[in-house]
Amino acid sequence: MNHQNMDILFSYGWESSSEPSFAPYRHQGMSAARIIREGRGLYLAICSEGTVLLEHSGTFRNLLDLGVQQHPVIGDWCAIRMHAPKRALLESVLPRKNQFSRPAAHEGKKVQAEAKPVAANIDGAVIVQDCAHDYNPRRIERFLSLLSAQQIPTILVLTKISLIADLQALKEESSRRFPGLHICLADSLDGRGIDELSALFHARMTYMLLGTSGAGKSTLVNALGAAEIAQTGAVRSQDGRGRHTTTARYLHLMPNGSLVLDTPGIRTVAVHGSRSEIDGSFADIAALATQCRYGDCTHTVESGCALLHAVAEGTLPRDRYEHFLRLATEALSNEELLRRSKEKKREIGRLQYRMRREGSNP
Ligand SMILES: Nc1nc2c(ncn2[C@@H]2O[C@H](COP(=O)(O)OP(=O)(O)O)[C@@H](O)[C@H]2O)c(=O)[nH]1
Ligand SMILES: [Mg+2]
Repeated sequence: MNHQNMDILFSYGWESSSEPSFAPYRHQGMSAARIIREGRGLYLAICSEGTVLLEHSGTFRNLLDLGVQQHPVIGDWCAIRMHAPKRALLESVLPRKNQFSRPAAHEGKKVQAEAKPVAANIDGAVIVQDCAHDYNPRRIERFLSLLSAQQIPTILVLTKISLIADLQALKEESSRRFPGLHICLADSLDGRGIDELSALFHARMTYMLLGTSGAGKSTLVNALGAAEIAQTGAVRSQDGRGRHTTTARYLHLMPNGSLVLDTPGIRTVAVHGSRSEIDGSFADIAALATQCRYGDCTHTVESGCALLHAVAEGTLPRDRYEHFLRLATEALSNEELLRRSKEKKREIGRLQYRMRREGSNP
């Protein structure tokens, strides 16, 4: 691969540390590529040849069914083999630096949707929330829980501040609620806060936008991508829609060299499976809990419970304590449900693989 072509990969965040895991594929004549668009089962990737449409190779499909390979997600680095102009076969997903999973959804004891990885190789997360119509600290806490276990640095962007009467009150309330979290107050339409936010995004780093539908994520991408905004504006005035709905996931290369991942809204109905994530975002409560008299304290009825004591003393707000307890209980039941559903899925995958093999070798 020549140096000019490597430049494309580097601008999309390729790290030299990924070289060893790719080397075996390079020796077989494959190229490295990053998935930059994903929607309705189609994947677009960027490689040294430019943008290509990906299809699963036969081997890759077998490995998927056997559970040896993971389904590719946006942000993944892959080994691909060109097979026609602008088309390539996906042969392997390279090991991920990290991944973000959509939380599991469940109703009673039935898993409705298993936790599912939606994005990979992320350097930072941006929780986007519409502070004018939908300011919801509980939902922010849930997003923080999801992100803390992955140790993905996170900031909070409260959008649509032009529609807010008392900005000072919001500023005080949000920083009291989330001490230590970088909070950016912005408006994508009048441009306030956009430069401050843009300065937080570094070249070749990948930032994932997270928030419910309508929070203003796509509008924010446009505001940050000053070069693209005129074009988008023109398209909008032509079709008169003035509304942009994201149905796919995109990784955008911004004018400042950073990479911004726009996703459709994520509903955080249930928290992710793990208890450690919750302890991560409630670090103060987790620290307090180490002072409980019993190691397996449930923080509900025990005498000598440090949390109950703090609530009684007024040093721990009761609503925060109750929210912690609710998330922690959800997490415990999720862990067991997920384990069972994963095992079942693995069995089905093995069965599919066997059927295909027997079908081709009767
Ligand atoms: N006033 C104002 N409106 C905004 C802002 N950001 C987004 N909107 C509007 O909110 C709606 C939803 O925005 P969109 O970016 O599609 O949300 P997404 O679903 O999170 O991508 C659109 O009608 C936008 O014009 C903002 O900062 N200020
Ligand atoms: Mg959108």
